[in-house]
Amino acid sequence: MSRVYFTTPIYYVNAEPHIGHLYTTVLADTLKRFHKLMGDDVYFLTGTDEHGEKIAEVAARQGITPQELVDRVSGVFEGTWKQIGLDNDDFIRTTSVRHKQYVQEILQRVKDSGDIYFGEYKGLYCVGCERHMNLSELVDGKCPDHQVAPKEVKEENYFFRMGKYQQLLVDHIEKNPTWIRPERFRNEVLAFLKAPLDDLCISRPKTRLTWGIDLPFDDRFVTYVWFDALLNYPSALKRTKDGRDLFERYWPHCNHLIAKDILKTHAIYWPTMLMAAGLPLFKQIDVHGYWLSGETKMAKSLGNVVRPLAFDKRFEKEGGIESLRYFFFREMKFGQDAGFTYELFVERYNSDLANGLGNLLSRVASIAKKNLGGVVPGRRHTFGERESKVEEFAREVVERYPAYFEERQFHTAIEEIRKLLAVGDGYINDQEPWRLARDEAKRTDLERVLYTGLEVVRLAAILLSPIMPRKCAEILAFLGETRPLDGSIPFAELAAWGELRAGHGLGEVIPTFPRIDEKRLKDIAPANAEPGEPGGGAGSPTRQDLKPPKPEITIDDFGKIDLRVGVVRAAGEVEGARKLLRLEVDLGESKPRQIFAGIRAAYPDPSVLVGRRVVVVANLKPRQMKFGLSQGMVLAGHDENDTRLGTAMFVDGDLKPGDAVT
Ligand code: ME8
Repeated sequence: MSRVYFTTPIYYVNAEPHIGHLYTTVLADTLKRFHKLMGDDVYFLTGTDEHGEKIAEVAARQGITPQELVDRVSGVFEGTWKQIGLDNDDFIRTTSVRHKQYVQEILQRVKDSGDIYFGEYKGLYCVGCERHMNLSELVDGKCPDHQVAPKEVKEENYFFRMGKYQQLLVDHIEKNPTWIRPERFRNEVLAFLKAPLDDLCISRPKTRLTWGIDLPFDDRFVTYVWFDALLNYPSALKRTKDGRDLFERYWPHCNHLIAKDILKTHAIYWPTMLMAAGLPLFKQIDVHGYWLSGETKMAKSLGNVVRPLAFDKRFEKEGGIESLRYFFFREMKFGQDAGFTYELFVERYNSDLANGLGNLLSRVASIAKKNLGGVVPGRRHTFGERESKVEEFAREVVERYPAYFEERQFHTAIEEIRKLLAVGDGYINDQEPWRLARDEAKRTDLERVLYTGLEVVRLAAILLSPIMPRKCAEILAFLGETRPLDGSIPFAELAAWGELRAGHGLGEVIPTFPRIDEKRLKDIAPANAEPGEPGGGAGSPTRQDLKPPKPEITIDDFGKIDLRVGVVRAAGEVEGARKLLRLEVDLGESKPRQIFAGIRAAYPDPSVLVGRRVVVVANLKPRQMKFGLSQGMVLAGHDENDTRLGTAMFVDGDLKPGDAVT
């Protein structure tokens, strides 16, 4: 039995989870389920990263305290994972006492060993990344991930002697070729380490930022958020479970799962911190690529995200997140970027789940229902050459399957399972059980064929169970396979050919994966699209539903409307108003105007609007509403019934608050 400790990044709580966060968390969940299936001892941690400038800034913009913000959003993350049924063993918050104490303990230890010193920092800082940047990392003067120019900072701070550990780190990477996977990320880190490694600034003066963990040796400073956050991985293990010390048990088996955005912090800052603290290094980092929306990374700061729970609801009948989990592993080659669109999701769902797995199951089960009274037949001894071929193919797939998971070749594992299903399907087509059913003398043949078909489905469901745990459990229960998938029965036994239990009564045959009508995509996706979400916005070229144009006006009529550029300074929900957002919009006047806009449905996370330039009707007579005075109107798009989501218009270019729009 081997042991593994999987971690996801702990997510920033400046905005709510989207399917990028879901992917890494589902990855950990899937790997945990896979290892349990293999009989291994496995532990899975996720959580939230709650300190730092970014969080403090968002809280200030929303007019709430950082604590209020982090409590709310951390709750959304934890609640989302729970609702989806993820099997994490712990959820760490960096504002928890257990974590803070650990961070202070390590800081003191590193300080005592002489690896922390006081000095001055001067350079560039990207708040989005929460790290200092070199000029060479910028593209057109901006951080490539956040599209924002980093700010210049100069201040006295504490530094960690990171540079001291450079050679040790290079040696470790060279000696352990699979420590960072896939290889191209290992090469990237080694290339970065060719240049001298600077020391790391690990504090922030409280005169500028108070939202952080106090340095134990100087309370005029708080800890830099990455020095705090990375320590979550061991801090969460500083407890016992069933009387056993979790740190001792799991730390040496730690396997970090991250996307490439945080490779540098995990592959450089983190191991050098561990070395300085005298702690063993983690065992492995697996790095995945980005989920893209169009050409760009799906990111909360770019406002082009898909929300897990909204997705789950939208495709509830079709398995919701379970089907998305399948799509994740089918579509993303580990380490490379992959695109998410609803069209692609529906295409893969229909071809693989509705037509593939779902169809084979319902086809075979329906014939068994109709002709065998719904009882799983048992005719192993009559297996012929055709069945042996199917059996042999299945055995090979089962044999290769664990290695694909170990190597993170999920898409290949899925490809193999699809092949197995195709072999099963081809076998059924060739054997034509519906024809056999017409001839009483062929009853044994019919039983043999149906048994084989159902056995293929059982095996596919076992192999897919780490990826779609709930749906596969449903399929397996339907087939009478109720043995636990938690390692208590050896995998080799569960996945051996011929383990399908004869005599089980099949329940009612209902489609496990009903087909999604593509027309529904047209109706649903654009209507509920979030800003920038794939499928959103674009209208069809020949619309029949356009309103008739309003009567013509003269340019003088139009000139009466004072349109101005406004910058959204704050955006929040309005209690008791389902459709409204309360915006504070800067028009270059002495103070921002309060405007209530009916665009809430389009912005489930209103903070994405903050900092964006919108068009405001500045001379609209102020309107006293139940919630307060609305001083203008933000232009937004909506359909004739106001049922579609409105999207505020944004202004590009170098315009300032108050500039005219004509
Ligand atoms: O970086 N595609 O938090 P974060 C794939 N708090 N994965 C994505 C993704 C996308 N489009 N968007 C987000 C932080 N992710 C730090 C981590 S760890 C000690 C501190 C996932 O909220 C992916 O796992 O910005 C990525 O690494 C992580 O979310 C970044 O989350």
